[in-house]
Order: sequence, then C-alpha cells, then structure tokens
Amino acid sequence: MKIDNVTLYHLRMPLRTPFETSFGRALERDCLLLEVSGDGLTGYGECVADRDPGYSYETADTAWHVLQDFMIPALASQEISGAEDFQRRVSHVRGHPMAKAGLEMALWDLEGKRQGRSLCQLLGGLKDRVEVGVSVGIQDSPEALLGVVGGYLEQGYQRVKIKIKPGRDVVETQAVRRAFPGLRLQVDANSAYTLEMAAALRPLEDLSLLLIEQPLAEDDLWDHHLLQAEFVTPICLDESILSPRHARQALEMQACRVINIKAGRVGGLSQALAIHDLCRTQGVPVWCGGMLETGVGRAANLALASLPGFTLPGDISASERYYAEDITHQRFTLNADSTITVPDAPGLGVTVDAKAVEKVTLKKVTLDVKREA
Ligand code: NPG
Repeated sequence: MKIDNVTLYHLRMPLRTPFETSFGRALERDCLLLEVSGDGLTGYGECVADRDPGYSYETADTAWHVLQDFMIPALASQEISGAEDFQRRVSHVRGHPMAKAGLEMALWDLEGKRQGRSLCQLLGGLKDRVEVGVSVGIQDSPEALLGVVGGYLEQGYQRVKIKIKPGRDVVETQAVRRAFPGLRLQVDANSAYTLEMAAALRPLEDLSLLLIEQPLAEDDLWDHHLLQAEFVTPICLDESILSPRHARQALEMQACRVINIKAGRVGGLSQALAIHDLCRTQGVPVWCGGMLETGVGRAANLALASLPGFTLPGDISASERYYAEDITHQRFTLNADSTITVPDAPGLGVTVDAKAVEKVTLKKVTLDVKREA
C-alpha cells in the first residue's frame, strides 16, 4: 500500500438514549473517523477514544495529537506491506492503543478493497452471522432496569449485559434474574471495586451469570487472580488486557477465565487476532466487546467476531440501538436468532455517508503523507 494522505475527523454523535456506566453518564459519543487514501482507493477506520478519559486514559484529543504528530508521519514510505509493518512503524509510540487501532483499521479496509476481499476473509473469519447481545447501562431503579431489559428481549436479544457499580449491583442483578430466569446474563463493573469491596458481589454467584466483567482496577491482575480463586462464576477481563502479552500473563496467573477482546483497547485488529489465537489454543472463550461504535467500527467488530474462538455473544447490537443517524449507508439489524450478519463486501464492507459525517464533525484535517525516495 502507498498512502497519499489521511483525513482525521473528530465526531460527536448524539446517543439515542443516555448510557450510564460506573465511570459516568454519556449523552453523546465522541470518536475519530480516519479516511486513508492510497493506491486510488479510500479506507476508513474508527478510533474509539471518547471525549473523557473515563474508560481509558486516551481521549479523542490525545488520539488526534498522537496520530497527527507521530503515527501518520510514520507512514511515510513507498510501501506499507500490512498490519505487521504498520505495528513496527508505530512501535516507537508508547501506549495509545486506540489511536493505533483506528489507523490500522483503515489500512485493513484499504487492503481488503485492493484485494477484493472482505475483512472477515482477511482475518480468517468463518461465520456469516455472529451471536450478539445488548449492553444495558445503569438505570434509575431496578423497575426501570427490568423495563429496559424486557424491551430488548422483545426486540430479540438473547443475551444481556448489565452495568453495575457499588451499591447498584446485587439487588438489580437479582431482579433481572428473577424476572427472566433463562436469560443469558452477565454483569460489567468497569473496574469499580477493590478486592475488599468485591466481597459484596458474592450473592451474584447464585444467579447463573455467564461472567462477571472487570470488577477490579485495570492494573490489578493479581487481585483479579485472588478474586477468581474465590469465585465459581468466570471473571472476564476487559480494561486489564491491553496487549497479547497481558492476555498471556492474565491466563498464566489465572486472573480470569474469559477475555473480552476490543481491537481498540489492544492496539489494532492484528493484536486482537493474536489474543484470539492465544486464547483459542488454551481453550479460553473470548467475545467481542463494544465501544458504542458507528457503522464503521461495528463492521470491523462483526468481522472480528466471526473468528472461531469467539464463542460467547458480543456487545454488538443493531445500529438503531445507538444512533438515530449513523455515518454509514448500511444499517446493521438484528436477525431473529439474536445474530447480526457479517458484512461480505471488500474491506469493512460499508460505505461512509459524507453528509451524515459532516453533521457530526467537530473538526477535520487532511495530512499529506510524505513519499520517501
Ligand atoms: O454495545 O457498544 C456497545 C456498548 C458495550 O458496554 C459496552 N461498552 O465498558 O465495555 C464497556 C462499554 C463502553 C462503552 C466502554 C463506551 C467505553 C466506551
């Protein structure tokens, strides 16, 4: 691939309904859209860094800075041979996995379009539809939560994840379990507990949960190990796993029994693939996490989730669950069996709606990529 230029867009998308997690309540979702031109083609990527550093230290503004000043200049050359070459070029940038992942995604899209192959094919995905679930934010009361969960079940979602935080955990989860005894249910704490506080979560053990996601701090693998040793319910790590190395160490340390894979969090689809492969060899189930992506990132998540090791349903809901107006022409809809169909057109398999992008763009810049002789 020869890259001519990269356009960065900082988008702010209004959410259809507010989304509350243990780190805050969001009415809008920021992200960066990356448009990479080269070889007469255009590839798109989504960088999932948000406005605030709540989920991770990265924000849309830090990603903008690091992309503009360090990563995009590192593309200067005659040829980029693929994701491995890309990772090598940006290896001098410490951290900032979401920024890396956004740019890598655009290169995959470009490469897929060049070869006439879908991202699913490039990654080695096997399924043409993937099982999905819905992630439900913290609600004002257990009654309100039951109403929201019931609504999603009516729409056909067969797996539900509910967000929890200290004081808004056991009663809420018990209420959902009582109302929906056979539901595939899991909870997500987004790092809100300490090991001591997590003792309060013990009653969750009786609720046949699929997993408890990221109860403790992101940099605390060891306490997750101690907690997992006490719990029969599998602990799933999300924020703690920023690289294939972390995944290996977490498994060696028995800090979890399941891993949530998000390409953004781990520095790109190539790194997500490496974590998938590692977990698959060890028989550890993985599933595809979500970051309230637009149609661009959602397409990439569907391709990733089509890999054979993704044996649990992903946080990949239908487009209409998030945005009244998405930035792709394609809308992802839920099939009757709680699956979403994986795009099969070249690259990400979606086309970007320039008018829709314009409406939600806060700022935009086009950066020329220097050609080296
Ligand atoms: O369906 O995309 C989705 C949302 C899934 O709950 C979800 N994502 O902590 O995993 C998470 C959470 C999140 C959303 C994290 C936005 C960061 C930003």
